[in-house]
Amino acid sequence: FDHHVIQEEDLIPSLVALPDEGQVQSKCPLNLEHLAHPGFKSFPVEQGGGWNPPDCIPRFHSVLVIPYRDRPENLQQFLAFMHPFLQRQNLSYDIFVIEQAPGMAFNRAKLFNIGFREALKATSEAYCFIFHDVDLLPMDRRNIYACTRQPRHMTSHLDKFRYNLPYPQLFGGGIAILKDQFQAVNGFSNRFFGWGGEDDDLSQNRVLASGYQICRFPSDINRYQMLSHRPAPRMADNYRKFKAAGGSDHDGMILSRDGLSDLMYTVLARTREELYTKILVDLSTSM
Ligand code: BGN
Repeated sequence: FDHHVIQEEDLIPSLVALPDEGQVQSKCPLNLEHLAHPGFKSFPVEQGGGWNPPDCIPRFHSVLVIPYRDRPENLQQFLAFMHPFLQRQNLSYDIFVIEQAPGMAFNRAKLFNIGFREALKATSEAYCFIFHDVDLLPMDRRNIYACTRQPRHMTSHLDKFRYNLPYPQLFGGGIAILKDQFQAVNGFSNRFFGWGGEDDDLSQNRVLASGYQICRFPSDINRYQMLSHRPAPRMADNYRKFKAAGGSDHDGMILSRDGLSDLMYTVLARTREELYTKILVDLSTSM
């Protein structure tokens, strides 16, 4: 992993920008001084949670996809924090919260796949996806929420793990990946109900196996605070199930090619909330 790490001076050039359409209006500034500007004030967002810089051409557009169930305080905190954070970076962005209706174990990965599909239906300009948990807040303004040329693991240094990376292949929490790359790996597997494993499957069995590399920004930039919440019940813990079946740590556990290609779900509601677009989904349809 180490030699794929991007140096700080390469931070902004390493990002994949929107195509330059030769506009006369000037491109939005994005540099380290701009990010540190103390006088920044946030802007109101459009109903549905989208935003565009009002007086310059954005260099980047990002779609944030947040899988969700049953954590209203975290969602509130996340949105209150993230809108000003993203605006300061002069990104154009959309926020989709994909809520799983009650009845089955949480399926984080499948909710990401659904967010991908639904965002592409809603916004033609989506080319960069940020798949992100609702309980993680970036602590460094240089942590630009746009895509790099290679898929990026964003949330590597959490306060919960005392800012240490628990294992080098970790790909959980929040990632940035280009639309074409996510499509090429067939998205996440839809088969991970319950806690854990879906991120390891994405990195090992899909992203790396397809010949992509995984990058990270320098570790001080990737610091995150984890919001507190009642721990989810760990009964349906995939790691325990996997160990019980004789597997060893972090091996490729389920080699399946399922994903975007056989994604099935039912949308129960689409609502443009004040700070985000909510898509409530039922996952009981098979896969
Ligand atoms: C790992 C989990 C990841 C999780 C990290 C960090 C599994 C493997 C199941 C076979 N992997 O142990 O999903 O992101 O911990 O918490 O559970």
